[in-house]
Amino acid sequence: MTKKWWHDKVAYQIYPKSFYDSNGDGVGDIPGIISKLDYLKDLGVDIIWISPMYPSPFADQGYDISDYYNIDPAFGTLEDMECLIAEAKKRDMYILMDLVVNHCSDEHEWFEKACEDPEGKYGNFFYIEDRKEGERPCNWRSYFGGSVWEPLPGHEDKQYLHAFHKKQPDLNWENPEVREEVYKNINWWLDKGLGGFRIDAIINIKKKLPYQDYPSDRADGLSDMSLMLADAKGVGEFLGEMNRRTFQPHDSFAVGEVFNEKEEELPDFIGDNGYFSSIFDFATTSWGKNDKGWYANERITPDAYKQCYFHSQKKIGDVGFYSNIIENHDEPRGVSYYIPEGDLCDESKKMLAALYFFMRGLPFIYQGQEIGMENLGVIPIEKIDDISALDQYQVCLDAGYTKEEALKIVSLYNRDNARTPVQWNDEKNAGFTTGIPWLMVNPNYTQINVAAQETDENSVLAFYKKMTALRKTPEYKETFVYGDVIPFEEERHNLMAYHRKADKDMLVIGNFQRERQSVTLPAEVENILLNNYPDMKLEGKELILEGYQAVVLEMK
Ligand code: TEU
Repeated sequence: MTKKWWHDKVAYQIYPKSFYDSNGDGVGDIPGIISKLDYLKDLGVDIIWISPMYPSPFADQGYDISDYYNIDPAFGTLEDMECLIAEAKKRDMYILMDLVVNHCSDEHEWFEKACEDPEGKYGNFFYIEDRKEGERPCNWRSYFGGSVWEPLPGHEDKQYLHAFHKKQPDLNWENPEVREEVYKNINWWLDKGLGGFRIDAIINIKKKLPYQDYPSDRADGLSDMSLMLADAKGVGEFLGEMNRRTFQPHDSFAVGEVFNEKEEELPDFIGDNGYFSSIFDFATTSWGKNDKGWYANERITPDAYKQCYFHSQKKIGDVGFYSNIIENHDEPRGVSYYIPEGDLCDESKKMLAALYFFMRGLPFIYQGQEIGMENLGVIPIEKIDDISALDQYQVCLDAGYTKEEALKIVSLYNRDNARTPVQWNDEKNAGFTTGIPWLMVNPNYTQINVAAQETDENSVLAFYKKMTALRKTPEYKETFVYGDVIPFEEERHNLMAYHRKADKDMLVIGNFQRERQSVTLPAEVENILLNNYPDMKLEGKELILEGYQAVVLEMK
């Protein structure tokens, strides 16, 4: 594997609406991000991925872009963005934007022109088909509910395809003109000094054509998109071309949002000359959800969690690097989801952090994760903003759940959980804004906030800083970045442990339960590199771990 500039980096995701508001309009903005760059540097962050900030009607929180060459006024101006890139550079940090090119907004001029003249140039930028009442080209279900087909505005005899919301028409990647427009835009941003992109929903760009139905899994008669995607061949041609025309010549970092990747595809995706630098490992977040959706409502156990990671690591070997996460803007807060109910505390939060952070790959920290921000919990359905949660609420009701049960399920996965404003301090609105926040602040901000944790050497935040510093320690770096992952005591219930082995042998161990547990270590301990408890009980090779204790040990 060829070494790349980004291999040893720590990444951080900003959800800009909720990060920091500098002008009191209730929405986070670019000057707000700039004012927190030193905070992020101090945390040990090198790469910052920012969710979309382009002009948008915000039907899907900016994942519906109406102009790829500008910044939405809610976030600032293009000059602000250039200033952010420059300020980051001064601190040896890299900015990634979100590349959302499976679809654009129905308010993008391409779609508006397609509606004016579906037979013209821009009609071919989208998937537009003739429409007879009651007929549709195929039975695919949109990710946000209902058919992917929608009547074309102004043309009752035509329909267009949208994999996500109807305000997110899919771009026709089969059309070379569309691809050229995308590459031109990517290069325009990269030439401004951007470090790269996180690439949204990219596997959806290849459709199975001609259209065909797939078996339905629900009463609506529609089929899950995953069936079509598994059947659609040739996405690699588009991805390879995109890479050669954009990321590769700029030596930029590109991380793909790819689901259900197969082992044999990994070299093409993230090998030395892969389409992407890295892809996210979604094994834990997807667990149990793939076929049944949110309403399956099965919570992952610590043992299953561990198996997901080990399975991913075996699959990837040393082909490339996964990007590792415990949460993002589409998922519940990791601590609220992976730690069994009732066991949420600083120790368990730190344990969860250590276990994923030292796994081979690029660690991504999602805003607020570093202080242990939690889910909102159950809130009234009227207060939910997330379109996906509102759709899934209906799916739960259709599946026979009562309103109360449906709300409980939706509250666990509601994408608003991770989208509430960052809790900076214990003042009004958690110090996020002097105005009215666009989305409610989690009421626990008086206990959980950055200011309080910055002065507490035992805080979750302090632990994250120790983790980033440890990963970057010159003598350990090679092992933490490139070392093999070798599971230890893999079959042991509620214990997740693995070696990272290169020139040194590190052992990362987490006791994933509230009860004590003892393990016999495979060798003597040279150094205790990290511990979420003040002490470690070790007698010879017998290690007694307290509830949720996590340690990183250098072995002899
Ligand atoms: O998500 C893509 C995706 O595949 C979704 O299934 C996502 O997991 C789902 O919305 C969760 O309910 C990306 C973005 O991350 C998401 O925020 C956007 O809504 C979506 O693309 C459309 O752009």
